[in-house]
Amino acid sequence: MIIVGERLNGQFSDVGKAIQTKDKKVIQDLAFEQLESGADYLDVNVGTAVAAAEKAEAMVWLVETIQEATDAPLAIDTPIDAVMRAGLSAVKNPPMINSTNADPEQLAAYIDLALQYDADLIALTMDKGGVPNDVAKRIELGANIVVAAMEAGLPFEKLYIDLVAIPVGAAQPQAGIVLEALRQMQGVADPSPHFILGLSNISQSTVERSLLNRIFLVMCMTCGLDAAIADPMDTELMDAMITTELLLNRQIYSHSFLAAYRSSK
Ligand code: THG
Repeated sequence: MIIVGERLNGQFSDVGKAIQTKDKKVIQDLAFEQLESGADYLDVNVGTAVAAAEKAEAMVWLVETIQEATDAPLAIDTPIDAVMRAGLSAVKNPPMINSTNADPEQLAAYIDLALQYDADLIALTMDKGGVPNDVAKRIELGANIVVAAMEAGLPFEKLYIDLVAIPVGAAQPQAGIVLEALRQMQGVADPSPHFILGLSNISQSTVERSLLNRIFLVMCMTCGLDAAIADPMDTELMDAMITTELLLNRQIYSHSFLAAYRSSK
């Protein structure tokens, strides 16, 4: 599993405050803690911590602050073109671009950016009409994404399709729809693109968040999910992820499989 640590997001009050007060230590500590816990990439999202006009500058500050502490690859997370370009201009190592939707114009522009920066690209199966309510429309948009990547020459290994998780408390049938879409997307291309989700979306505005996140992660992994934007500091979540990798025969069994996985990182 590829884990993109979700915590460097201005949506979280500690990070939002750190962005406003330019407190580097809060940001750098969260970067280290997530990497220590098994994150492969660090998601970087300014959220709503600053006004729209200051988001590009805040993104550059965040990227530079993280890179003073670590060379780990970043996932630049913003729907705003200018903020994305500002973030990309500051990155040292090939990043993830998080994300484009499946509208042909935005998709083409972001595939070009990915090629230009040697970046991985996350593409969401949503368009101007929003997030589809059914499996068929998600698959249709997923197929459009695959075709656009192929035509532009973006290798499938660099493509992450996001079938879009929705809070279970807001739209309960959507969890099962995401699972079915994941199943049906398997084998869409060879080599396969990656499949990623913003895992914590599923539990927004619920109690028992960690429980919901980890059960949904296991369900999604059995349907072909191989990447997640998630909280690596949630030890029970990571234990569930590692155990699922083992049972899916993606890790060699040993009595100390949790420790073995962690030390292999
Ligand atoms: N797909 C892709 N990128 C994404 C998402 C996605 N990026 C953003 C988001 N979704 C994934 N990251 C988060 C980060 C935080 C939360 C959920 C998903 C979250 N935040 C708390 C909340 O809303 O309750 C903030 C409050 C707090 O705890 O301080 O849950 O789907 N490609």
